[in-house]
Amino acid sequence: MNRMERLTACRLYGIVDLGYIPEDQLIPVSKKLLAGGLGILQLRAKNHAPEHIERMGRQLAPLCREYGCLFIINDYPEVARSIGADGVHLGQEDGKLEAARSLLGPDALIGRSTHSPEQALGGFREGADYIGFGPLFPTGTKPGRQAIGLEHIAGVQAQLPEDFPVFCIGGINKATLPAVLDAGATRAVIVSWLLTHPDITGTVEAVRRRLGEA
Ligand code: TZP
Ligand code: MG
Repeated sequence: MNRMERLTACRLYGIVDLGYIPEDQLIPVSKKLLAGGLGILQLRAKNHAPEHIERMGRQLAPLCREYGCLFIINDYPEVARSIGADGVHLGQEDGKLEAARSLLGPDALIGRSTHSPEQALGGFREGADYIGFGPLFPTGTKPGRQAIGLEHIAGVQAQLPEDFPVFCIGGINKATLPAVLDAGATRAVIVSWLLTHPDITGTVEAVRRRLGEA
């Protein structure tokens, strides 16, 4: 499968966020996520310099490859390029996607965070390969960002091509997942629930099954 096919096949997207795990846990925690069959792993480190993220990314990239998982760098297209990651994820304030596309080329995966139905459509139109849509619920992983609830999920997916990946994000956990699925979500990004769970691998497997992936 090429990158695009692997992206389309992926239902559960995980993030190793250095706000939740200390750096010495990056590799062991990533291994536990990958052992559960995660399709995409993102490295997110909001308080680290790009050079530092690059060093961590160089360790993670071969591990993801070994497990057949796509590897995405948050925020820094240059880092994604220099370590040969599968792509980059950019928020609304992270600049135009065109610049990242010309740096990374047509085969790289470029994701965009979106926080409303209008932004979701905008992300597709500006050439994102997938979007994150949320936060659905208030979440400590993205403090200060208004929660958008569940009401728009089905409509957003309906206004986009059927195979265009919309990853719902923000506050998805054991308690909220049933309502997220009932609202029509088919793909999810989950951060703190997975990173803080005593059985990371088992939870990845269980959520993938709930999303119809495994
Ligand atoms: N963007 C929107 S919500 C969010 C990001 C990065 C954080 C999601 O984390 P969690 O812990 O799964 O709520
Ligand atoms: Mg960003």
